[in-house]
Amino acid sequence: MVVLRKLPGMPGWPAALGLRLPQKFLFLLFLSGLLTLCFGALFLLPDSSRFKRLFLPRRATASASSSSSASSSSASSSSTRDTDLPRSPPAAAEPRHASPAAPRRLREKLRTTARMAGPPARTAPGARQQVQGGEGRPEPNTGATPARQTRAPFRFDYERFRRSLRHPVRGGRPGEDPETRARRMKIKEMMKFAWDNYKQYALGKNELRPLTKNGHIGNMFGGLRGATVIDALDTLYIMELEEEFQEAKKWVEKSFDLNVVKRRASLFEVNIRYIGGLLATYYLTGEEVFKSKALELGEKLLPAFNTPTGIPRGVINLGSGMSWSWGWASAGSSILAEFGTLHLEFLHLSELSGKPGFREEVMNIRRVLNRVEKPQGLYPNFLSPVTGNWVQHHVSIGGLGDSFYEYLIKSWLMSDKKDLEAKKMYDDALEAIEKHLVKKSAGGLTYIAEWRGGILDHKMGHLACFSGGMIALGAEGAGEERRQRHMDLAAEITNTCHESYARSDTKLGPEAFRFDAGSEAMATRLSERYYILRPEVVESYMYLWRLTHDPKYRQWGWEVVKALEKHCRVEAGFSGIRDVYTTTPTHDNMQQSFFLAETLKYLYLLFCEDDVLSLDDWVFNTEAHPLPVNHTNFKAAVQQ
Ligand code: DMJ
Repeated sequence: MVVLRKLPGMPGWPAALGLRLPQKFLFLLFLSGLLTLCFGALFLLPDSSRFKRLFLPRRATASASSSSSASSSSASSSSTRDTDLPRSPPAAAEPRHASPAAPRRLREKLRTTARMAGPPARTAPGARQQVQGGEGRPEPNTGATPARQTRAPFRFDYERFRRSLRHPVRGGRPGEDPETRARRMKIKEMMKFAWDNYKQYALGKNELRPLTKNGHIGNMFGGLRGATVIDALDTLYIMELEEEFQEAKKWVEKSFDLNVVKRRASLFEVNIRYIGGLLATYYLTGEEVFKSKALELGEKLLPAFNTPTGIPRGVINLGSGMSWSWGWASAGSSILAEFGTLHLEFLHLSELSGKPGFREEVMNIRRVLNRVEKPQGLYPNFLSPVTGNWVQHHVSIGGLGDSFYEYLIKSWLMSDKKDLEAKKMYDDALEAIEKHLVKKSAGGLTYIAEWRGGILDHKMGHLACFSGGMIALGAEGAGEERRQRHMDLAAEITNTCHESYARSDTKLGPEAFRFDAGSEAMATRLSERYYILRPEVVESYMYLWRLTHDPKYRQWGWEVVKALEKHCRVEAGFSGIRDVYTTTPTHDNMQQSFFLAETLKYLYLLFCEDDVLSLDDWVFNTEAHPLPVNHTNFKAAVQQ
């Protein structure tokens, strides 16, 4: 050390103190300990400390505080809830454990610790920095497009992409029977009615309140507006409601503001509705405005991934980038169905921007999930974004888990069946579900139970009814025995979900139905009797129709159309109902945006020829927004 160097002509200052050798040694030891202590203490000072700012760069101080606050978030715990039920109202101030963007070095360090404690760390961190400066940079080859080596300007050739599709997007319309056409036209009329009323009474708000004839904003979208506009765009386009599509597009161009966002948003909901809706509409129309809004919004979601493991938190402030876990989520955990339902959209954000960071973030989620130990092969619904370990052993193919499984099989399909890792994860998960959760009721109905630390809860949520369609889709590509078994399972589950509709007085299904205490496919609790215009049952009808052409699925779909008209159509739109077991139900005064994105789209497609949004070319995200299959011809459109 410089201060102890002996100067010529002068005794060293420990010597000047008259110390002997062992004493000198002890003195030096003491001095170096003291210096280490002083320097180390700098890290413990609050961020605002002047000393700290003098010695450490600003970003490092911010991250140190975020890491400690991140760990403290995992200590808070609350009750579990359905992923898309209205959220707990936000507290006035941002929670203490909110996490600002952690810098790359710190995340790496924390990840090393997490790796020792549980699942392995990500290898491609710092996506935000890479996304912002990512154009033309070399990138690791993660499957979808070849590694980029040069700085050539990135371009997505839309015309080339359109030419690569195997079927005309809105179908070829060969001769069809008049009844099917009339039914399809009826559904188109319902869409126009839902849109016209939204436009008249609530344009720019998130949903329409059809009884009070006003708009609803809610607290899921962080200040973003127009959820119904964005969710409706591709349905209007597919149904050839040209004028209405132009109205929606004009609103996006003139009024869809991404910079007013100050409050907290659900990462999952913004992704599936807004990013999904914008991406799909861009791919359908080639209009640049949809692409640029999707990319801009996508970048705003990235700070949510700045956690020690890279597993994003569920809530994000789109203005500041602060993120945190839902107050109701067990011990500061992230929700499987939320962080597991980003993959499809994020891959397309990378495809369209040439920026690899989006893909890297979701590939990292895949890595963490792939390597963490699964109880009995099952995926619990709550994972800590700090340690990467499961927080609670609740497993469900309905709310909190559902679309994670859906995105595994759809990742495989969207990759033109090249993403074998996703297929294997899906196959393994389904095998565990078949083994532990699939049950048959006394009356012979097949259902998928929920699992709470080894104890079965014999209930199925309406949300879980999407699984009939998913299992049918995934049956493809399996060996013959397995294919048949999965097709049978898909048909049986869809039949059970149909029974939950058929056994109600309104012919609409309840939010959850049970198979215990003598009950079969019926809600037994008052709180589970409502129907909020959800799509999952007709979604399965649509897939089963396309994959089997059994006419019963069209018949069942038509029963739903009649029931919606009878019980949900009100003077100014469609409304959910509070009790499916009474023919004079009260309305909940809410026209959900997913009614236009999903329920009406799936019903319409059920009465279309198979080449309309063909399953050869498109994969539907979990909000029914179509994203193109990344086949060889699609890749040719990505030019760098
Ligand atoms: C939709 O927002 C999506 O389908 C989501 O995956 C689950 N629930 C709603 C509709 O019920």
